[in-house]
Amino acid sequence: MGRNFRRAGAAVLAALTTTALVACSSEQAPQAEENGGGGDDAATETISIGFSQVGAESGWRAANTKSIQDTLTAENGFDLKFSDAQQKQENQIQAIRSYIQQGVDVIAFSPVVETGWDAVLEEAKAASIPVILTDRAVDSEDESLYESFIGSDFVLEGEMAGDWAVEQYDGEGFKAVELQGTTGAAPMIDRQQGFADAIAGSDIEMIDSQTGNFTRTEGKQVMEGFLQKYDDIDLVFAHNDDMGLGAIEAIEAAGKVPGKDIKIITVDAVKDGMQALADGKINYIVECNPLLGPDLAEIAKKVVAGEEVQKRIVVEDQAFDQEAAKEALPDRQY
Ligand code: GYE
Repeated sequence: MGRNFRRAGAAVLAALTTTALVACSSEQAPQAEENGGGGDDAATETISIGFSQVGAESGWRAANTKSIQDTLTAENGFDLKFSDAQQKQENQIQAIRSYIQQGVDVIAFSPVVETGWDAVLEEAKAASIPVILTDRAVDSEDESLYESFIGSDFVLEGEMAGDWAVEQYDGEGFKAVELQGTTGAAPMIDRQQGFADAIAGSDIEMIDSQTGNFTRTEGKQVMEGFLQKYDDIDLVFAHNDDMGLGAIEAIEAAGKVPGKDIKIITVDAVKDGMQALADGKINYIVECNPLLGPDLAEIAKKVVAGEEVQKRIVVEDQAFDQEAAKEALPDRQY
């Protein structure tokens, strides 16, 4: 009951805060080619924007990078400077400092972890360069350090995953393990919390939880360790598809059947994940929409034009079971 209320609350909040900016669902997919969401006041002057990406750790990240690069084009009025931080905070800080030095019009980035950004964000503020957060949040007391945060509600994603697990498996005494995303990253912290809240009060027990850093390789390694340590795992909650796909390999190598002997729930809904779901190897996927380019373009244009923007733009996500994945797969673009 309490969970449903929270979810309803989050949905209302999402509706209130997204208005015209609701990120495209997969069916509507990218408006990237159109005009980058620039609207009436399409800038006549090119906007230089420095974007510091987390890395290239997952299918989700690849789709996110493509959305940004396809949208922030010269045709759309942007001069994009793009850098890949290889999942290291120090690389992101260095990239942001170099964008400040170059005097770009806007800085955007997807913070690899939540904490430790205040100093560099203050440097951007002192240089009067607006900052837009995409995908992941920062944990900062001072909200004036950034203009807007565009991204999904990760707590809600974890809750949706946990609610489905409870609906399907409560009463069976399931033992679950968790493959966490990058330690200290917003989606890792929030998905873990959402899932834990949702299964509290059910008889699903979380017996172990370790980071697989959002990658397939590490997801596989961590799952191998779990399988050696426990012979009674019923359920895996992986914070993204890639780690779930790694877990599938480990489970098969251990002679068990993923999706049957050991159920798997993941987050993202990228093509490889959706294929595994349609094939019966994953049981449920909560979507996380990576197509943030159009919203970023729109917000960047507004910020440069001195217009007010929403502090928080919540991207809405859906979820898929095996049947829904079969239907959605042919049109899945990423
Ligand atoms: O779920 C994962 C990626 O920050 C929402 O990062 C993103 C997460 C996504 O590596 O696959």
